[in-house]
Amino acid sequence: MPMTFKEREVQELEEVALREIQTGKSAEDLDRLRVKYLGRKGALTQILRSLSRLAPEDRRRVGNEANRAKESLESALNAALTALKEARRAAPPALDVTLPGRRFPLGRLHPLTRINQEVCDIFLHLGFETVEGPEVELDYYNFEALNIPADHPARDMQDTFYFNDKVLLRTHTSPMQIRVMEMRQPPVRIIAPGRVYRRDSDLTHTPMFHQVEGLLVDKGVTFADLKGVLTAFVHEMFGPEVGLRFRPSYFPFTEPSAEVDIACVICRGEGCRVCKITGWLEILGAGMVHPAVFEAVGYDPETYTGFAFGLGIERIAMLKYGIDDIRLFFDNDLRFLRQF
Ligand code: 2U9
Repeated sequence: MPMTFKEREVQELEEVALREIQTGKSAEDLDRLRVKYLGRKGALTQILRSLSRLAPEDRRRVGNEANRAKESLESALNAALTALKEARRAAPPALDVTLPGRRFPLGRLHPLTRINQEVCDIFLHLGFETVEGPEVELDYYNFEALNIPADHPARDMQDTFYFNDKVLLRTHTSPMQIRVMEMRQPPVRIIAPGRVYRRDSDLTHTPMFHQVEGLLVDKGVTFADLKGVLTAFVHEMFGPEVGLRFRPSYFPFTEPSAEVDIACVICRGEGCRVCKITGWLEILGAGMVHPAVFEAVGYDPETYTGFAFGLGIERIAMLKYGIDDIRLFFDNDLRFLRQF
């Protein structure tokens, strides 16, 4: 009996499916083909479902043919899957040693951390010891013992963060030097790095910033020692060629007092925007420790003399890197931080 149209349709479907199974390259390919032909809405499944609509004499013949095709596709799929697994076991994927390596994301030090370390290292090599202490301080250590009078503007609520009339956020790291002098007898040779707080906020001031302050006390210490140590520091920090000058100034805790300027690192003294045409940049405050400070800690000002200095880390970093907005240090913008 000649083949019906429906029987031929089943055979053609089987031929196409077998060819596709042979070209399948992965388990996913074979899975997709199983769904395409044998799945719930698969092509062969549709034919088997439609048998009831055929004339009874065709139904058996087409049914037999479709079931045979179904078994043939199932065994072809299983054979192809086994062959794939065998092939993979025999030849595992090659390791391509020519591929570029993966880059590990590297962190780096914050510019303020770097400058702080650089400053501390220089003084460490000059024989100074680092001391650290509380940021929440007593008015006594922050002002009183440092000869800062009750009516001094720094003591105003406008300038200092107070918790109450005795407790505040330190406005400089000097309280640490008082604490050390209370505990030890001279010679004292220390630096105090750390965070300090002032009610101030603009292009060059933030309410929190970083200082390094130094103190050296012994018998026979003079202003020449102060000049020698700070000159050595400036030459280490900014280069041996850079010019500097000591300009008379005033601080309640030092007498005499001076401010240290360096020749502008941007224009080398010619005059520019950064140095405001003066050719000089102020980088340090310093002076001989006031006798009243020694009295407060129980040192005899007739026996001992000493010098002290202070610098702002943000200011040094801004000058060194030519940055004109202090807030860039605190924005955590990686495009800025990656440059250092
Ligand atoms: C003791 C005695 C004296 C520390 C000093 C300065 C001068 C100074 C400023 C620099 C920039 C503060 O961060 S800044 O705004 N500091 O000018 N600091 S002398 O004098 C002391 C410290 C402790 C017991």
